[in-house]
Amino acid sequence: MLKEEILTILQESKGSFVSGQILCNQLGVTRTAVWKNILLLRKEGYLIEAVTKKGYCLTDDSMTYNAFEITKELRKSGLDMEVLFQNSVDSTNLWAFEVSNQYDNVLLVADEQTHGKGRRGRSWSSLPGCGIWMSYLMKPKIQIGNASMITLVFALAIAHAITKVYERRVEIKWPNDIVYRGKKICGILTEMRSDTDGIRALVCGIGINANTTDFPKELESVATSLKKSFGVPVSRVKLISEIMKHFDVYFGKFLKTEDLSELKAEYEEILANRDKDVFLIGEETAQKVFCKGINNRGELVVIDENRREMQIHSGEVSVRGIYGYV
Ligand code: BTX
Repeated sequence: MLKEEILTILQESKGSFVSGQILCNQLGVTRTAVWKNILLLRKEGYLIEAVTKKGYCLTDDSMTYNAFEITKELRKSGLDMEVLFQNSVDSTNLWAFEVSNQYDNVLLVADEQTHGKGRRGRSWSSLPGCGIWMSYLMKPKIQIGNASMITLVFALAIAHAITKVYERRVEIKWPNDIVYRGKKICGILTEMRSDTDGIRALVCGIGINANTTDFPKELESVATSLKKSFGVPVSRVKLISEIMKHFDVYFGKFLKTEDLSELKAEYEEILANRDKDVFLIGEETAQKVFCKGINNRGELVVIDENRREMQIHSGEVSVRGIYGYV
């Protein structure tokens, strides 16, 4: 695509001017075509100066968010992954299922979700310009009953990617939240379509409050963002790449045994609920138990008031701390 070819040349000379004539000669197009594409690039957020007789200069692309930048960053990490991007969608999980006949593996990213989904019919606030709202569609050849563990594999990958980028410890609230000081930074929603032949499509939807500064009132007490927590704006492109790089490694370990035996220790190391009393919240019940950790299948291992050990599957209940969300 001409737009991307122009961008690549400008990025290679970032901070310096490239003459319009050089662009025309190199790409075999007219000045008008170059100018039209410069306007398109500016619309996408690239800061490009245009000065008569000097040409074009890309001054800043650090916060630009689109498929081209994400794909490029993933390639730098050695991941050759197809990426789809939209400025606004209802939900990247719904979008992923819509395209699931066309792709076996694809990462779908949106700048905004108008109907972001949480678990069990809850909603996920996904304002534009500030978060990572993405879904990874895959068709793993694994037993259907093992698929729910992939949520925990992703949680581990995201937590470690954040720690790598910020050098700060974040924790996992079992099974699907990343938290910092008891507030939620990230949620994961894994959904699956299957039939008698096995998994047709598995979609892991990831929502990360990256640069959010203001949350809707009802979320203020439970939610935080990376920027609010660590004071530094996030390059969403770099964080996505770091997450997928970590996921690639952890997913490889998961596939060897189709369980979490190789990842359990790392997961428990950052499990916020570990060695704590928690409430197991069912439809109409709340049972106080002591949380020991997880087992190799990613179930929560707890001890009830009669000292009986129980294994809790992630679909059954929600977990709440005794004194708050975690
Ligand atoms: P969950 O059911 O564990 O959490 C949903 C609850 O979290 C809501 O009821 C609300 O209290 C709170 N909440 C809503 N929005 C936010 C937010 N931005 N930050 C912190 N807390 C919030 C968690 O479900 C799974 C969320 C997955 C979201 C991703 S985004 C990409 C993909 N597409 C999609 O529609 N969902 C997933």
